[in-house]
Amino acid sequence: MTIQWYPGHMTKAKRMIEEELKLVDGLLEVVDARVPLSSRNPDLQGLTNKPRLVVLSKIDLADPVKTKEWLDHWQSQGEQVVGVNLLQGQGMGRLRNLVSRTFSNSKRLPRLLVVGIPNVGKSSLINALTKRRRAQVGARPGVTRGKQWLSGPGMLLLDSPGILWPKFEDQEVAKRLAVIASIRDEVLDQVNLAAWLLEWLAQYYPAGVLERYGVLDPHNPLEEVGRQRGCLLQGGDVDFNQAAALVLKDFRTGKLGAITLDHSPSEV
Ligand SMILES: Nc1nc2c(ncn2[C@@H]2O[C@H](COP(=O)(O)OP(=O)(O)O)[C@@H](O)[C@H]2O)c(=O)[nH]1
Ligand SMILES: [Mg+2]
Repeated sequence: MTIQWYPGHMTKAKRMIEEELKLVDGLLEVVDARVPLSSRNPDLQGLTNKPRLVVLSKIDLADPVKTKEWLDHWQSQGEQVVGVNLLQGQGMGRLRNLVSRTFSNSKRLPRLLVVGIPNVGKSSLINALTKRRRAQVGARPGVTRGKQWLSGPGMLLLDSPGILWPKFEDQEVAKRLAVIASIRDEVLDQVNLAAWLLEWLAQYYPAGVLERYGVLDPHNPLEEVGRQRGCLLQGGDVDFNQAAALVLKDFRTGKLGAITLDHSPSEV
């Protein structure tokens, strides 16, 4: 399973972010807590030296032990970082405080661009920060090209989040990003991906799989999940595509437990 990338997309995304960076005072970089390392793009650092706050999203779906390790690790490196659950609003107060501390010398409300790779929660973050304010205050015209600013608590946000290109020369990273749906499902083989995930989980997080699917044959766990869940073709053979979709959905919705796919900071 080799995942291809298209450099044209990368160049275009980079140019767009560079344009948007000119309009803002700082960045909110959204990173998925299940892949704290793989969902960051190291190239971002080179694009600007404006303040950058890292928002570690989806902490409800990630392994809390590893989430703490990553938060501590980044903090010890002088990064500004806060973990959030955007569905429940957890961590949002701390994020607001971090923004107000970081920009305490700013004469105007800080204008922030939300950036991150696909599906990490950029839109959810913007919605959470601007809800109930949009109607009240209304969008303000931006600096150029009719960009709109949305009013958040003590900050303004650009209405369009900056889509970062995922960085996945490393095939392990690519698989992790595909599992969390940051790389579109059409780009790689779902059956191989789900089989890889079941194998990986058997090694690192066996409890959730055991609880959901019972004991699986280590030689062909995907086939067994398919049989068990009635993912069958007409002749009675297992429909591997359907079984793979089911496993990936279970993972993505947290049914296999709170799991972090990247290793601990001490292990990478
Ligand atoms: N469980 C959980 N789901 C989240 C969280 N934040 C976002 N999501 C979900 O993740 C998916 C992608 O979010 P979205 O904001 O569209 O990501 P974007 O592509 O970066 O804009 C949506 O289904 C959200 O409901 C979170 O903190 N916890
Ligand atoms: Mg979005």
